[in-house]
Amino acid sequence: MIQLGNRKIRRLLIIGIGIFILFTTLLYIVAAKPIDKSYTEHLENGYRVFSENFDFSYLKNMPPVSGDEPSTIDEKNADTTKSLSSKFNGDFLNEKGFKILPQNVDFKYINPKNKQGDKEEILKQHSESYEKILKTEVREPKDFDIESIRPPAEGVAYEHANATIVALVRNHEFGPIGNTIKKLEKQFNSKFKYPYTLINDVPFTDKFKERIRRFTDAPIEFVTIPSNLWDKPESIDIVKEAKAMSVMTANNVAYAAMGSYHNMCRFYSGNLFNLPEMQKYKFYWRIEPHVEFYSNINYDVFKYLEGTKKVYGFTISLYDIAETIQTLWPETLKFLNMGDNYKYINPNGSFQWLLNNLQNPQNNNKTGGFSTCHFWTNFEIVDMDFLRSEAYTKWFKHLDSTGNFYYERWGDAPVRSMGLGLFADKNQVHWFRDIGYFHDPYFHCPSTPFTAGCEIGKFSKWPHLEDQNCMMSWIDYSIDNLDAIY
Ligand SMILES: Nc1nc2c(ncn2[C@@H]2O[C@H](COP(=O)(O)OP(=O)(O)O)[C@@H](O)[C@H]2O)c(=O)[nH]1
Ligand SMILES: *[C@@H]1O[C@H](CO)[C@@H](O)[C@H](O)[C@H]1NC(C)=O
Ligand SMILES: *[C@@H]1O[C@H](CO)[C@@H](O)[C@H](O)[C@H]1NC(C)=O
Ligand SMILES: *[C@@H]1O[C@H](CO)[C@@H](O)[C@H](O)[C@H]1NC(C)=O
Ligand SMILES: [Mg+2]
Repeated sequence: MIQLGNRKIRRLLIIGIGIFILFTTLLYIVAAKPIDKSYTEHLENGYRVFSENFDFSYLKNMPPVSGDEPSTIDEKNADTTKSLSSKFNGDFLNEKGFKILPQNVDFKYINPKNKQGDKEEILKQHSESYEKILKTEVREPKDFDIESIRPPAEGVAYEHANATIVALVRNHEFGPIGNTIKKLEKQFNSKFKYPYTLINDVPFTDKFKERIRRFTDAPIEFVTIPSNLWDKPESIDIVKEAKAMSVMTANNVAYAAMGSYHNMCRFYSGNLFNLPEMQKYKFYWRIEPHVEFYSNINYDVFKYLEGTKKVYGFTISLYDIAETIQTLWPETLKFLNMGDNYKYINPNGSFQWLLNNLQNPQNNNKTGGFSTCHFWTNFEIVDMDFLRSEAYTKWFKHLDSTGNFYYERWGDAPVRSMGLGLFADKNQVHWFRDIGYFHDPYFHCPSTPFTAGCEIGKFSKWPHLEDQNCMMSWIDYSIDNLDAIY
């Protein structure tokens, strides 16, 4: 009996301790919950929280991309969503994965090269192909008579293309932009003497102007942006903006809370080419502080684009931070499905490039289908008449009306690239494969007899950024014949 009693007591004791442990654990969890909750919300479920902070009601008529959860879409519209969803997955798209009809525009990634494997395998394939291509020696473009656009002989007057070299800069950046100009002069512009247009949201100081003039003997125009083309529009709800900024900051989105950066992206997206001082030009080449040019360029790049009827030239193509452009593609689809806007789409656009989802499929998930692949606009040579076209202008106005240059952090690079992917023929967009370039942390380093100072085929300064390279997608889907150009 005593034995039994002892056992009973022991059992009770064990149960008691068990209950105590359970209770304290529960207490701990409850007490720790506020920290835990904000931690998971901000770090682990950052994206979900981010989405919830936005009013997605304007997406209600948008077909979700297959595999996308309709959770961000209004309950009320669940039925519309479902029918559009099944339609979207149906066979109404043509064999190239798109449909361009009045108020009935859609695109779908169809994996045209039938690539297989998970994202790691895809990245490996892409990196190998990229390296092989970059290590193949090329010279100048073959699709134009380059001899006809060589620099003029010393002392001979040159008939310029209608073009300028442009940079938006701040007064304190005279050193770094001066360095960039010095390098571009060495590789290109000392031979051609294209005028520079330096642009600022506040007047340039005399010190800035005087310092810059030391770097080039080409003409320089100093421009102050009128406030209506730079400032945040009055229609922006600053409470909503502040909230969005803090959510993005908590999600580690670079520059999210920097108001001037949002202005800069909006300005480059839609207003640069509408400055009075830019009206007199057709082409610009954009430069930035802190960049490198590794190749000696011995032909007129502006005349090359003009002569081949191309509207855009780039060197680097990469993925973007999906959190900054969650509604860019849905808003664009909304625009294309309004009125007769479908007519602006170029059936030879780079749709598969816009939608590819093999190497970084998590991006497509966060953006309603957009790959986030874009041209890195810190280097771009552009026919502004494309940007001034009715298509691009109306589309930009729609984008701007959403306020999402401020409520998100839409970059000028994805905006520009999406516009090109939709409204330009893919053959009108040129990869300047022969121009070696660096903007921290990415390189474009081709094998050419004119290139020196970079490691051929290297893409990124840091190995963990290798997967940000999107060039193979452009090569796969938007270059019909690589050998025809270089
Ligand atoms: N005048 C002016 N230029 C700016 C401002 N913000 C950015 N820029 C310029 O815009 C370009 C892009 O900015 P940058 O800081 O290089 O952005 P990142 O390349 O995305 O890191 C650079 O040429 C900057 O000098 C601004 O508030 N005022
Ligand atoms: C340069 O291009 C702009 C924009 O297309 C045009 O308005 C202007 O007349 C052109 N200038 C010359 C000299 O052709
Ligand atoms: C699309 O490209 C094809 C082949 O290059 C061309 O024949 C056709 O005219 C282009 N269509 C448009 C609308 O530019
Ligand atoms: C995309 O979202 C779907 C549905 O939420 C999910 O099943 C899939 O795993 C996601 N893919 C990636 C790569 O995040
Ligand atoms: Mg920069």
